[in-house]
Amino acid sequence: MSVLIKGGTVVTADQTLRTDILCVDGKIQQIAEAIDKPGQCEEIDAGGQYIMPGGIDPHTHMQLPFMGTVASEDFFTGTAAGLAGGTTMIIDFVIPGPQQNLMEAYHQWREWAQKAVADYSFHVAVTWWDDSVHRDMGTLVREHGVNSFKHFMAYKGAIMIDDEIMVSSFSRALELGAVPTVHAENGELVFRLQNDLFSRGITGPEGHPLSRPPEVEGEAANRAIRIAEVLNVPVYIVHVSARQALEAVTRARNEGQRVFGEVLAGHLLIDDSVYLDTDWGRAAAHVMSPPFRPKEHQAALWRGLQSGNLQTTATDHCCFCFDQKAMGREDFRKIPNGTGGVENRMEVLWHHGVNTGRLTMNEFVRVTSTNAAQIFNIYPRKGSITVGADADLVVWDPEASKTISAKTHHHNVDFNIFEGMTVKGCASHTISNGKVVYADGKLKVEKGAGNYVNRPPYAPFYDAVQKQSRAKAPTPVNR
Ligand code: DUC
Ligand code: ZN
Ligand code: ZN
Repeated sequence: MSVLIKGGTVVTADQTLRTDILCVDGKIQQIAEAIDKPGQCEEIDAGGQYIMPGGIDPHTHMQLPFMGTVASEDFFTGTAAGLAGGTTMIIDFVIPGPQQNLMEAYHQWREWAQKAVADYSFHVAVTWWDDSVHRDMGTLVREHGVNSFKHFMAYKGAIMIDDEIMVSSFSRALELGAVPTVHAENGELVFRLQNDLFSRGITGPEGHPLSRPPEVEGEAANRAIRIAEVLNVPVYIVHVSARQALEAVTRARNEGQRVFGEVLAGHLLIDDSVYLDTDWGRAAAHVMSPPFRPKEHQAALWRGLQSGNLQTTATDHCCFCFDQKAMGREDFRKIPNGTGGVENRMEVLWHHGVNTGRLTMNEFVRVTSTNAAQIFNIYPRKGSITVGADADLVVWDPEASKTISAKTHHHNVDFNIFEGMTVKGCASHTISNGKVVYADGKLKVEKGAGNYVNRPPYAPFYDAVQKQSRAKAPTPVNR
């Protein structure tokens, strides 16, 4: 099976070039100025359009069992929605319950993901600690292509871990050449603030951002980063939403520490006024953690993305329908946390990033795919347009426009946080593993066509870190 994309302009992280692309058997086979169409080949006329690496969303939660319910978007509908927006790969999360065996959880998630229509991979969360967790982290890295572990500093009484577990897990990740990732919110403070607010009669969604102020995120991000500094392990902070957390990331990077920061499309574009909506359902639909912030944080996050202190963009796609959100009708602490966006990330970032001049097209590619591929060690297979890479591509029409709505989106949820937003520039065609899976507004996906993507550990980086720590050890003095 082959696909020829003709007449377009290729945009990658480092160049913009008028060239054709031939994909054969799932891989990019040829990149040249004028490629003749072989027999039995589907042709896409990309005249006036850009061809970019398919997006990688490094942070999604399909069908996550969470807060007493299960996210409404499963691996089939979620990966299909991603394809409709030009995202060809997701990195989702295996989240074992407290005391649940890591391997058991990992196999459970692998089974759920069998129906994915686009490629996927998994970060695995460390939510508790004993010798079996230490052992299973090794098995996951060496035998199952996992090179990142997630740590929740919030959600007390559920998946939150303390510093002791974080230190054990970060140290183990370093030994294995894996990268620790962190949901940075001080869960003790959140718990205290939630209960204080509730006992003062604040029961609605407006209590949600009040219980998780920016300082709570800043403290946790800084703590995780400083723990990583002492252990000499890289660290990746997911969904940086507050200026204070960005400052912690930036400070550490300026000191030469290997710290990565991710920002969500939603946090760049939506502010905390949504929690004051007089319609309870609409306010509750925005309940996610960390919450949407006052506008000044959005400006800081854009600067973080532009300066390179934030390297990746994601969605934290975790959908709950109105009837699920209603579990917290009388108590904001019980509203399932999560919002969607996997279909819309690329188009809202193009519109508000590239069209406004905040990002160049090449920077857009970096923050939507290439940087994630490099950080999570799947480059150049993903996030590049090179011969031999996976044929995961998006043909992007910069003149097309659409208005985002829950009535027309492909997400399996009855709300869209970008409802009513008109964007200019969107995917006209998406190619996944060499097949045209989205064209002219229509999905042509096949259940189970997505592959699990193994991500090898960072051996060279790990070796370098080891050398550096040996170099740092003080020389004993003879007295
Ligand atoms: N935040 C959410 O809003 N939902 C899922 C998990 C998370 O950290
Ligand atoms: Zn999180
Ligand atoms: Zn998340």
